[in-house]
Amino acid sequence: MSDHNDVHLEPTPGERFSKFLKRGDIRETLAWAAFYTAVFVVLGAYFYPKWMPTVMSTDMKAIERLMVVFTFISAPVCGFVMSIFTQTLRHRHKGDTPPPDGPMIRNNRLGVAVFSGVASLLTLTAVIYGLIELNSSAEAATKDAPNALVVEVTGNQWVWSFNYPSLGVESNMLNLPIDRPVIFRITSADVNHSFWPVQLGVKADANHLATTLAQTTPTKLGTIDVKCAELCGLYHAYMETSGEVMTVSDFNNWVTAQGGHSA
Ligand SMILES: [Cu+2]
Repeated sequence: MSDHNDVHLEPTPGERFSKFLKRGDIRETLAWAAFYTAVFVVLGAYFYPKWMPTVMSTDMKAIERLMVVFTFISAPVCGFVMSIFTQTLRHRHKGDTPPPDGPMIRNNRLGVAVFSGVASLLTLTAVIYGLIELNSSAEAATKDAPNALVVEVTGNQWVWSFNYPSLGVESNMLNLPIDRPVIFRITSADVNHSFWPVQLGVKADANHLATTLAQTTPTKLGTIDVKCAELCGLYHAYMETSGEVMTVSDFNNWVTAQGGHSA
């Protein structure tokens, strides 16, 4: 005689998943993951902007926002990896005997689906957000700004020089007036360099026989560090200069002192 009520039913994926979540070691792992995620979110929101170079232009502001958003997006992934790492250390086998078989994590389809789904969604968000930012900064680089100051930037093993055609000034210092859009026309006299005025959030190719355009608006007074971001030979690491974002009257005084004429 057979009784249908006795037939052993395979648990559904949902049942297996909720049983999986009730396991003490899994709960512990999730708690660690939540803890690390919170730590990374706080780092991203509060400390990261403090550690970045000073924000001195519209572009640098966008870059800072991008870094913070990317930190948020990667926080859960990094938190989960750190959690597994912590649990592995905490529950490591001690002694000379071979370790006993632990409970299995594999073969949990719903668990794998949730993890892959969440990770894919986070990655996609980062890709889409990054592409939107990239596109808007590329558009801004070629936008017409009626009042813009044009600065011709030339990389030359291993110095930077700046020509202000509308002012009749040439300099090795990158001085700029505040709150006025600046268009960089960037080229190289020899090999490939990369023009990087750090606090302005601009990094653009300086290639021989080509002109790269970049545009930004300085929004804060202070020192600009100018570096080369493309390995360009023996003294690449020393190919740096500086400059200043100045008030309009200070800038005009500097232009006059350089023998230029005010625009
Ligand atoms: Cu270089």
